[in-house]
Amino acid sequence: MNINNYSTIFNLLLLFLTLVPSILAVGSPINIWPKPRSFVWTTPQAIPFSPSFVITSPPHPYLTPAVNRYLSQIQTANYNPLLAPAINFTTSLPLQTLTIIISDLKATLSHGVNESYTLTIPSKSTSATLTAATPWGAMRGLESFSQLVWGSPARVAAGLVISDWPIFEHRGILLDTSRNYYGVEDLLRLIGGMSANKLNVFHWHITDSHSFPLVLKSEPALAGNGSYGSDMQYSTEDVKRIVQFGLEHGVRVIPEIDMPGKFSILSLCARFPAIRNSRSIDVINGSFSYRSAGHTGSWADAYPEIVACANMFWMPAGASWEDRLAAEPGTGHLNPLIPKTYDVVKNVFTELTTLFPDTFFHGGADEVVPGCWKADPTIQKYLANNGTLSQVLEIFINSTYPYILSLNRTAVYWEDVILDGEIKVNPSILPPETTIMQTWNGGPNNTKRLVSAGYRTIVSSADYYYLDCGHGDFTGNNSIYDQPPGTEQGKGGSWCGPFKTWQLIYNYDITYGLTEAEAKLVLGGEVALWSEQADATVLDSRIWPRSSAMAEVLWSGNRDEAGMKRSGEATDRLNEWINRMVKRGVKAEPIQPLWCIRNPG
Ligand code: CP6
Repeated sequence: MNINNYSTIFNLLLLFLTLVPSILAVGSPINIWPKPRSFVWTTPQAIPFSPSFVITSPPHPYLTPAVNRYLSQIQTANYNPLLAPAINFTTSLPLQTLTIIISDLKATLSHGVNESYTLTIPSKSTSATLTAATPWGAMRGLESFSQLVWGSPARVAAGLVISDWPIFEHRGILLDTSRNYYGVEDLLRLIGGMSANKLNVFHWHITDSHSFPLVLKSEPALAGNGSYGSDMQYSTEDVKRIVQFGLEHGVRVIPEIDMPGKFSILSLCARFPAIRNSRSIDVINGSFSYRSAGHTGSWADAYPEIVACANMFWMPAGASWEDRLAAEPGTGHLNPLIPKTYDVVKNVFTELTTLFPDTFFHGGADEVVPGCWKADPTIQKYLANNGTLSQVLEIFINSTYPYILSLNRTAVYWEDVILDGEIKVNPSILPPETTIMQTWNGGPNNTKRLVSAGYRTIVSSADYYYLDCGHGDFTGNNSIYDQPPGTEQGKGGSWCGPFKTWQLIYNYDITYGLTEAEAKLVLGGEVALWSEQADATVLDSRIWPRSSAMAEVLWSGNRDEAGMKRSGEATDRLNEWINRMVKRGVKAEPIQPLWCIRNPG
């Protein structure tokens, strides 16, 4: 090869390098988040809306409000993209109608409901069509349609056919409303954002040890005494509004009343001398991975008699790490050996089924620790007669699980109930046919353990999907409490860290390492926002856009046609999607300087 060939290649390379930025600068041709499974858009074009544009659909109690919402959104649309699509805009045939056709109008919003849709927007016709099996699929299609609208006056992408359906049936967000309270409007905004991201499950971790904000007519004392105050409660009307809003947005609401106990170190209050004056938790007990426990302490404000170690905190003097108590104010595990416990629990369950129509019911059962039950006299007596703490938990599950089934609900439990911890039940009392497990520890390994035992599994891996990294915590390595008063500096970092980036979430494969048969048991995933260090002031930015990352992966995957991870391509669309969410009132945080978007080459 002579020097001329080299210079030709060099010139071609230069030409390529100068062209690439201008190609990229027009923006991604399909700016839909999550990206549709398949679409055909051979000649990208855009058309305007007729002033009398309508969406026609069969009347339906939940779809009709959704149609009206999208119609008014389109009528008032003036979305200006970060990068205007360089698409031929033809004004001759304005869009007159979007016709919705549904084959199964009676399908209820439940696990596994068909969410597929086909959206056809011709460029040489005044009518577009949205075909869906169910009203819930139609809602997904309406959302996609709304994301194809931009500019003012508004135009919509045309000459395309989108055919779309999700990979995973369960795509959710967990929000903890016990450690800190969220107003109803905040929860509605969350559900609205979920629907826009095609997420379909709001896992409402309503109660925990810190507060019991749910007002129950059958057990008024629980919220009456256990909430943070009458202005920090969810009334029956509030719950109805939230459930109704969920139905109008295709989002199921699954309640979790965490029990019988739980533990969380972020919950520790710095005002307690044992914490404030200690060098660090790991120095006290020689262990990392400490958070805190006792998910039902708030019940003791109403019924002290059914809660073990209700007024105890931290560790009894001289106790071993194994004997730690739930380390929170108002520690407490329900006492499974007292009949009254079940009177209260059954009232709670029964009323919950009247409030929440969904067939899934989350029974908690995470982080049961030995110290709390060991401190209780009735349980001590049981243990003295050769009983074990695991048997105490089995008594609790055996007395409550059949009741959940009798209410026509499918029970969901945290994996702790059968895995790892010192206190766990024999899996045979939780048959896989009627039990779903939610994993949060141990990354892909625990998913494997659960599905290979036959359980349908929801993945909420703390290493990937926990969004609650606030100010750091009290564990070992790193928190502000890590150094004794007067010490110059801590070690940096924190237990809840590192912060989970959107890319980390985007690149996680929830069925990693599973056989095809095992992968079928993975229902989907949930990101989680625990609220020890979060409330409404940070809700949007902790949730968005990182939950959008999971939303896309669970809907259409994280790989391109060549099977390569597509987070690079996703970045441009995510920028645009963040911008659109912000314009719609959801304060998603940026992932890049605006400069990067304006100068994409
Ligand atoms: N509260 C409850 C929590 C946690 C869990 N359950 C939790 C544990 C560890 C981390 C984050 C949250 N705060 N009820 C675990 C399911 Cl890292």
